[in-house]
Formats: sequence, C-alpha cells, structure tokens
Amino acid sequence: MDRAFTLILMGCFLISVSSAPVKKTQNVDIYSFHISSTVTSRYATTTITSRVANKLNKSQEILFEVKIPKNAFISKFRMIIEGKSYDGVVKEKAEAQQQYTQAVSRGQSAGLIKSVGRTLEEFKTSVTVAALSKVTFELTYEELLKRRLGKYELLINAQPMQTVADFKMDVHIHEKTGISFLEVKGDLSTDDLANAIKTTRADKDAWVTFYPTRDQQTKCKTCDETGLNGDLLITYDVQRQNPNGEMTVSNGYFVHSFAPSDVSRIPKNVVFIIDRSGSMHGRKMEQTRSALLRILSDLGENDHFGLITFDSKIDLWKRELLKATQANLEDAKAFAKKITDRGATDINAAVLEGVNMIKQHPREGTTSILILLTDGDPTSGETNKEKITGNVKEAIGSKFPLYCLGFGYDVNFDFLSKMSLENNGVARRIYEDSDADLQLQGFYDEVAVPLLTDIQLNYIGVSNLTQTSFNLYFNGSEIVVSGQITDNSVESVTTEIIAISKGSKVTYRDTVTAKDVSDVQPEHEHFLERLWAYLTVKQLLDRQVLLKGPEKEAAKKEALNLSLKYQFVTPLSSMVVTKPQEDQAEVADKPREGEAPHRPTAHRPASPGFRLLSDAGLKPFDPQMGPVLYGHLSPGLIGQMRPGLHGERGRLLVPDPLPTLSSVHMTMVDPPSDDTDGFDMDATDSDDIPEIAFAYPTQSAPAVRFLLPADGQPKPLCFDVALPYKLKLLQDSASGFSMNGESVASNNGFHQIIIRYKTNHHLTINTNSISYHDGQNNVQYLWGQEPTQHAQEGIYLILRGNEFDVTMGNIRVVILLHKKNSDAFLWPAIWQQPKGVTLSGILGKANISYAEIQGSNTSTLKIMDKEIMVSLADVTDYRYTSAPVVRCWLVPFEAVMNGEISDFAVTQL
Ligand SMILES: *[C@@H]1O[C@H](CO)[C@@H](O)[C@H](O)[C@H]1NC(C)=O
Ligand SMILES: *[C@@H]1O[C@H](CO)[C@@H](O)[C@H](O)[C@H]1NC(C)=O
Ligand SMILES: *[C@@H]1O[C@H](CO)[C@@H](O)[C@H](O)[C@H]1NC(C)=O
Ligand SMILES: *[C@@H]1O[C@H](CO)[C@@H](O)[C@H](O)[C@H]1NC(C)=O
Ligand SMILES: *[C@@H]1O[C@H](CO)[C@@H](O)[C@H](O)[C@H]1NC(C)=O
Ligand SMILES: CC(=O)N[C@H]1CO[C@H](CO)[C@@H](O)[C@@H]1O
Repeated sequence: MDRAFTLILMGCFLISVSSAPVKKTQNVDIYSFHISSTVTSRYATTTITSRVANKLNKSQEILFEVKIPKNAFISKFRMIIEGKSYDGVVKEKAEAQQQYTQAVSRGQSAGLIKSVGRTLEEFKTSVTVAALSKVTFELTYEELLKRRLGKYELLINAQPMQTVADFKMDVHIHEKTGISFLEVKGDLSTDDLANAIKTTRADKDAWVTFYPTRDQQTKCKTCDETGLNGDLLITYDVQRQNPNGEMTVSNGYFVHSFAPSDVSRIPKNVVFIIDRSGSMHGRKMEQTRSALLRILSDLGENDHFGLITFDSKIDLWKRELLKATQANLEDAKAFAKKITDRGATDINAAVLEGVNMIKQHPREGTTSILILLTDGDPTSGETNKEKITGNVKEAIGSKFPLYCLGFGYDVNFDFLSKMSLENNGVARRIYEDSDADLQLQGFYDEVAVPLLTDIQLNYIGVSNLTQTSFNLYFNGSEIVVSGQITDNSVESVTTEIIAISKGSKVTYRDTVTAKDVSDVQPEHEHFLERLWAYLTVKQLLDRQVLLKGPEKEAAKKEALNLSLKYQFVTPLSSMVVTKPQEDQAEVADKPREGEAPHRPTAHRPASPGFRLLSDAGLKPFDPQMGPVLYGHLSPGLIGQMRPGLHGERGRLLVPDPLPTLSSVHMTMVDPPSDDTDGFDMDATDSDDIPEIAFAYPTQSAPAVRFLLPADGQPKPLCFDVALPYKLKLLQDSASGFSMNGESVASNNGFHQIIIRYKTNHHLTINTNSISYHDGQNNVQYLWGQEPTQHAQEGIYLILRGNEFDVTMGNIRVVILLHKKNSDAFLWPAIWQQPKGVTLSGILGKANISYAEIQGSNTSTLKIMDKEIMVSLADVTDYRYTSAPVVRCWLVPFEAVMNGEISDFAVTQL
C-alpha cells in the first residue's frame, strides 16, 4: 500500500497545491517600469516597458512576466540587449510550431502565455543577460473596450515582482464626444496609494497617472516587499449628443458607435433554463437560487417569464409564460427556492422545452430571450453535441437569442459558445467563486432592458465592413461598426440605421463629414485601421465556429491574414520570440477561452488514461463541502481533480459508486482537448508538475490495496479492500492452516496477524512482538532482536530483522514489518504458492491470467471470461522490504475474487 493512497482524512476536504517557490533574485534590478496606455474611440493600446539590470558579474537569466486582458491581442514584443533589438515575429501558428519544433517540444510555448483567472492572461519569457548588462523588455497589446452596463473598463495590471525606483503608469483617454464620467478603481486604488494616483480631466480627454514611490509600492493592501501587485481599473463612459451615433474617421477607416438610451424599453419574454443536475450540488445551487430570486425581483411588470429546471427530467414552474405580476413572482420565487440538485443533464430536452414555451406565446411588440445555465456536459437524453446544436438551431429558427451561461470549469465551453453563436447569443463563463450569484445577476442585467430589435446599419461609400446587422440592442451596451472608406476624396459618409422598437420601425439617418476630424497623436494615426482589423479578426474567429467547409477555411484564412498583417497574436497565429542565443527562440500562443486556466503542461508519458463516461448517477456528499463536481467514471477509478483558480477550491470527479478508497494522491492532468463525448486523459508524472493531494470522505471506509501477481502478463492486477476489516487471509483446510489479519483505519496494512496450524499451534503477530504457542509452551520474540530460528515437527520459524518467515507443513508465508513515518504495520507475503493445494482467503488466489482487449486502449480486460473495465493505478508491493511501487490494473474486488469482500470477513481473529 502506498501511503499516498491511504491518506485518511475523514470529514474534511483538503487540497494542497504545491508549486515551485518563486525564486527571489536580489541580483536583478528592475530600475524602471513604465506602463503607458492610450485609448482613442475605445481602442486601447498599452505598452509595458521594463528595464532591468543584471547586477551579477556573471551572466544570468532575467525574467519578464506581465498580465494582460484576455480580450486583448499582443501586437508587439521586443527585447533590447546591448543596443540590439530582438523583435517577436507573428507567424501562422502551424508554421511557427513547425519551424520551432525544438522550442515547442521543450514545452516552452506552453508557458509563454497562459490564462490566469477570469480576465487576464500572463505573458512570461526570459533571456540570458551578460554580466553587469541591461535588458529592456517592451510588450504592446491592443483591445477594443466593450460597453457593458453603461460603461467601458480599462484594466491594467501591475506586478513588477520587486519595488522599482522609477515606476510610472500613464493613461490617456481621448473621446471626441466628451467623457461623461470617469472613475479609478481596482485594488491598487486604495487609501495608501491615493496620493500617487492623479486624474486630470478636460472635456474630451482624461489623464490618469500613477507614480508610486518605492515606499508606497510595498504598502498597498495587496503589495508586500516584492512590490506592487494589483490592478488599476479605469471605468468611464462618453457623452452621446447625437442620437444617430458617433462617427469617427481617420486615415481611410471609420468607426461608428451607436448606443441610444432614450428609446422605450421593449417588454420581454424570458425563459430561464436551470441545470439542477447533481454536479450543481452545494454552493453552485445555492448561488443559482439566490441569483434567480434577485433576477425575478428585477423583472419589469410588462415582462413575461418562464422557469424550467432540468436534470435527466424536466420540471416546469408553469406550462406557459406568465406575466411578472407580484403574485406570479412570489409563486415563482417559492418554486426557485425549492430547486435542488439531482440526476444527470439533459440539455437537449430542456432547451427545446424552453423554445417551445416561447413559441407558444407570441406577443406583439415584445422580444424573447432564452437563458440556459449549466455546469456540465449533456449526459442524459440526447448527448451528441452536434445533434443538440442542430436541434436547438432548427427549433429557434433565428427568432430569438439563446444565451448560455457555463458555470464552473467543467463545462464544455466550446459547445456552449457554438450553441449561443448559432442562435444570435453569446456564451459567458460564470466562475465558481463566492460572487457567482453576482456574476449571474450581472449577466442578466446586461440583457434586462432590450431597446431595439432587428437592427440593420447601412452605409454609403464604404467597404469591408464589420458586422452590420444585430438581433437585439440592450440598454447599456453599444453597437460598433467599422470599415474602410472606399473613396478618400468623398466629403461625407451617410449612415442609416433601421430597427424595430416595440413593434414599429424606427430609422436613424445621418450624414457626417468624412474628413479626418480626429486629433490623434501621430504615433496612433493608424489606430482606426487597427481597430477595424481587431474587430474584423474577432468577428471572423466567432464566425468560423459556425461555418463549415470552404467558407470556414476562407474565414480562417482571412482572420489569419489580418493577424499576420497587423501582428496580432490570435488563436490562429503565434509569436516567435527570438533571442540573442538563436537556439533559445520561443513560441507564444494565445490560450483559447475554452481552455482551463493556468495549468502546467509537460510531456505526456505514454500511459493509458482514464475515461470520463458521464456525470450520470451523481452522488452528493457532505453538503457543507461547497461546490464539488462529481462524475461517473469507469469502475475502480479514483476520480478526476481540477485545480481551483487563485486559491478557489478545486473540483473533483469521483466514481459512483464511490470506490473503497478514501483518498488519493494524483498528479495534475492535461485538460481535455476536444469535445468528444467524454474524454481520455493521460496522467502525467513529471517532476515539475505540482501535485495535488486531496481526500474526500466516503461512506465506505478507507482501503488496503492488494497486489495480485500475474505471471507472464504485462502488469499485475490489484484490488482494494475496505477497512477496517478482520479478514481471512489464507486458509488450507486440508492441512488445518489458517491466517487472519486485522487492520485499523490508520494503517497501510495489518496491525495484528494470527496464524493457526492444526489444533494446537498458534502464532500471534503484532507490530511489537511475536508470540508462539505450541499447545504447551509459549515463546516470545521481539521485532528487531537477534536473528532467531525455531524448528520442530514441520514448523520452521525464522526471524531476521523485519522479516518473519513461517513454514507450517507445506505452507510458507513471510510476515514483514514495515515502518512508514510513525506507523508500523504488518504485511503477509506468499512468495511461492504451494503446489497442488487449493487455498482460500484473500491471498489464496494463485496467479491469474487475463487478456487486454485490443482496440480499446487496454482499459478493458478479459478476466475469467468477463470483460472488466479497469484503470491504471499504483500499488506498493509490501511483499518486499524495499516496498517498490509498481503499476497495476486496478480491478473491482469481485472481478477476481469469486465473491464479495464480506465473504472474506471473519468476526474474530
Ligand atoms: C566577480 O566579483 C568578485 C567579487 O567582487 C571577484 O572576486 C571576481 O573576480 C569577479 N569575477 C569576474 C569574472 O569579474
Ligand atoms: C437606459 O440606461 C440609462 C442609464 O443607465 C437610463 O438612464 C435609461 O433610463 C435607461 N433606459 C431605459 C429605457 O430603461
Ligand atoms: C478590402 O479588403 C480587401 C482584402 O482585405 C482589399 O483587397 C481591399 O482593398 C479592401 N477594400 C478597400 C476599399 O480597401
Ligand atoms: C492572404 O495574404 C496572401 C499574401 O499576403 C494573399 O495571397 C492571399 O490572397 C490573402 N488571402 C486572403 C483571403 O485575403
Ligand atoms: C501463472 O499463470 C501462468 C499462465 O497461466 C502459468 O504459465 C504459470 O505457470 C503460472 N504460475 C504459477 C506459479 O502458477
Ligand atoms: C490500441 C489502441 O486502440 N490504441 C489507440 C489508443 O488511443 C489512441 C488515441 O485515441 C489511438 O490513436 C490508438 O490507436
């Protein structure tokens, strides 16, 4: 038994993630750290410049590590060393991967950019700098700020990793219609740093500077001696005098922003489809209930609504949509309060029911919205994701949008994204955290007030437009269209917006001068072209999810072309970071949103993985445990653990029925890579992967793992036996031999073993001593005493060190004393099975033969003519003093032992 497999922590859920400690380097001086951000017409370009000196008189590796918003594209990276520039070059992903296979195979690309938390990505690289030399790192990223709930947010993270003599953050916002409000928030905007932050405002411009002293850099709430660590969040909105929207033209490109707020609200029909499958158990369910209660309170009185909860079954609050009257709301809240988790996940049936509900209640002058909240894969009813998306698309028929909220990290976000995009909606992640209810409510708030539907924007004299038709416009958001001016000599551009407001058509028409009116700084003169490229690439990336065949390829190609032309690091491109040492080039890839965050990747040893079948048959346990996700895995499988974000609790998938193990110790696994039903994962066992130790309480007791030798087979088998048990270990009725053992819950093996032979011989072995009674005399030995022998009437007892060798008649067993940490336990070994004897008991099984079933990646074995699902596990072979750990196929007890564990139990030793 490996100690790791028997960590016994009943009643508490424990996760400890140990990652490599951050190396502190006093020999590196970041003498200057500047962040400069310019926002013009919501297009933000941010450059981080870090100047670092190697103070050692020998060369050393210097690290550059910064965090940038997920929505942004990196567009430039440069290192300047000894007067020479090394610029990152954006290439097609496949080409970069191929060209730098060496870098890729060293696993360096994996870590260069990774997703951290909800909104940020981390960019990290390093370079070797000569003795007493300097290096300058410069990273630029760009993003179009999106209006949500009436404001734009510019998030800037600062974490230089040490205090910096010359730290500066400069933000300049230029909005030609004027800035209506501006606020500086974030965890760096605290009282301690208040006088380091200065905000200056003019009509169209705002400047925010943040120049903390070295002293201040250690004093903010989230900072320590390693300096600043936090965000500055600048939120603002702009004036909107022109109801037709705002047109900005520069260098042959334009952007048109349209966000009316003086339109009357359209009554809506909204159906909430809530996943209450077992995986929603605990805090997720609570948060969903509490968000739902608040959302219900926020419904407008002209809104109609419906509530559907689903697992493998579907429950409706009411068959039809009802008006949000006080009485109905009270009734719905009572329903919401009673939602409890259970069962599997039938997304298909639930969404189709929601669509049906809406379709059966058409109302003039209203708009309909479907909101699906789920935390897992479809596991019941129709589970083929392609079929589901097809069914849903056909049922909705583009008549109203479907928004999908993916709760937690075990959702298949690609699937939800696709389903939303196909139905004019968007998918949003809800992060499993204490504020999940607020995230849910925040999302609802964004879609709470529809103002216009079927919006079409038309322009004359322009080309290469980004998206121009939109299903819905919500108060607090913004419609943005960008394009190129066909003829630079034209004096004006005509805009026309046609939309439906409460059932009647409205038109907005405007003619604006096409002359360059923007007073942007020269270094940003191309910002509109870049804004156009950014928006075009983003929309193409979304679109290609929906397309097929040549159209998909064309969209991809176009997005790639623009990524290369504008040097954006997008999901289709990679940045090759070159270094003074040729062979040290690295490849930076943008993580996809569907990917789990911040997970170390390393080489995958060729070990068969385990397979997640479904989350059917979910088994809730301690409700105080909070959000834990369970899954149904192959029999005998331990479960899958996913790390939490930023100290959030991780999640664990365990089999149902729970295995007899109480806890496991496993290394992290790579995230599932595709959206097949279920997925295979390889357990990795590289040294540099942090290990997660976790334990979960089970109704079943902890277990001892036995090894079952399988001569001539590739791997031995192993099985678990729950503890505590008094077990029949070995019996030979013909000769009157029996050996029983008893274990206590905190042991890896046995604390007492009793051997009987014929009627008079009796051996009692515990972890301190051995006593032998032959019917008349008593002999006592102590473990560790001088080597001793005893021989008489076919009985040989030999004690050497930690081995006690017992031969009685034709049976020979060796009892070993193992010490692990402070625990001592006994382990019985049968090195040689006696010939021509039928033995019973747990150790009575001679070697067993099995066949690995071909083609199934050997997770199915044929044992005694039965096909058995197995998983790969480790077992410590306590039959030897050295206790080697060996890999084995973990099989259910019944599969190899011709009986249940209780058949091997004895009431008395
Ligand atoms: C590095 O500095 C140490 C102490 O200042 C000195 O003894 C040593 O010679 C220096 N080495 C080099 C290569 O300059
Ligand atoms: C839209 O939002 C703005 C600002 O939040 C508010 O003043 C306005 O009344 C809202 N419009 C409607 C129709 O609710
Ligand atoms: C539109 O884009 C295409 C290809 O990207 C380009 O060839 C064309 O010149 C662009 N149109 C204008 C008006 O610039
Ligand atoms: C992409 O760019 C290449 C060369 O720059 C050009 O040959 C190709 O036509 C472009 N493709 C598209 C779809 O614009
Ligand atoms: C174990 O099983 C294999 C295959 O059935 C057989 O060849 C071998 O002799 C067996 N060994 C013992 C010790 O029974
Ligand atoms: C023997 C066998 O079926 N091997 C398969 C294991 O799985 C990989 C990836 O799914 C296949 O490529 C192998 O053929």
